[in-house]
Amino acid sequence: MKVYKISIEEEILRLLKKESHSYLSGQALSKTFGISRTAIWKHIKAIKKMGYAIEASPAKGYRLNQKSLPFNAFEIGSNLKTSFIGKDISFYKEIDSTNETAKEFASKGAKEGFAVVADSQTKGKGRLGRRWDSPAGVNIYTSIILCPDMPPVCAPQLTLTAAVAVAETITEYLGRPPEVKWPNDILINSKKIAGILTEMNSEMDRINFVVIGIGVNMNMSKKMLPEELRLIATSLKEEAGEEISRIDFIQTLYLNMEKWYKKYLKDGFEPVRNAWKGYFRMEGKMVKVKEMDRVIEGAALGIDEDGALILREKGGNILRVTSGDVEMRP
Ligand code: BT5
Repeated sequence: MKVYKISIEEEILRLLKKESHSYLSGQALSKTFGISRTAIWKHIKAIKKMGYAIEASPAKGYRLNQKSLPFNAFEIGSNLKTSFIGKDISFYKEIDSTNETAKEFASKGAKEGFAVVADSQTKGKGRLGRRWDSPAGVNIYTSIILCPDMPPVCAPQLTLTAAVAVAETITEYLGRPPEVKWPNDILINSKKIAGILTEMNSEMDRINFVVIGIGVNMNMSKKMLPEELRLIATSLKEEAGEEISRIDFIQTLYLNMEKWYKKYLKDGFEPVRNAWKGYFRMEGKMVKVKEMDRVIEGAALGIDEDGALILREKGGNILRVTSGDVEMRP
């Protein structure tokens, strides 16, 4: 398993980025790195292969087109303003599932904040063995390792914490807030734009680690979705009418996730709950909840101080739901 390391290509990229408007000569680069101009040219070729657009002029040298930067670990890590989330990244062009890989890293002792990112997933997972459609080149698929010192029963609150971070990030880019659907969906105009999958490794009374998997439909067009999802899913591009940089978005997402996670550890679930309620629009609406072994119906009242969904059945009976799928009732 490969962990990300800074290479000479990345050092050259840093210099090219600094010289954003002018060319950097092959001679200057060869002097800086103490290698021949031919060696520099080979590294430039490798940089182009990484997906960067570099103009080469025999007289002037090299210039980087900064408008079309590729989605990779180096770009995500550049100017990332977090203190621990995403500071170590393992990036893949294609992977089965970022959650599976993050769990492997965590079992081998990866630190809190370690993130796995993929450009595409072949076995992107939803809850209960469901699939998460993960085409290449357009969306965000990331899994973050967290190691909170708390009992396993609190883990679902981390899903809600992540939901607040995702909703806040979407608001920043879309200019209007999305809706949260308990427990792990983010919707716009009643269509799913993002999903969260929390997986945990624990002892009876302590969490060893939690992996927060986040999938956000960013620049995917409707046509890229399988037929059965077209009516129930959407993307930021579909809603905002323009492409949004995945690099910017994931950096903001990590920053918001870190902010809310820190707040949760310091002040408990209450501030998260309050923020979550701000995105909850199902209050008072009739819903059907499919749990493992029963289906219940009632008016959704909100979430309680533990993060459980509260329903009021027709007869007035109040129910507390800790897991399941929520569907709107007409
Ligand atoms: C989820 O499950 O919503 C959790 C999705 C988590 C995905 C991330 S991507 C990074 C990380 N690595 C992984 O392998 N997973 C996580 P659930 O609530 O079970 O919803 C799954 C359902 O959402 C499916 O049955 C479809 O109906 C729908 N769906 C599948 N792909 C979708 C997509 N790209 N956009 C919107 N809806 C989708």
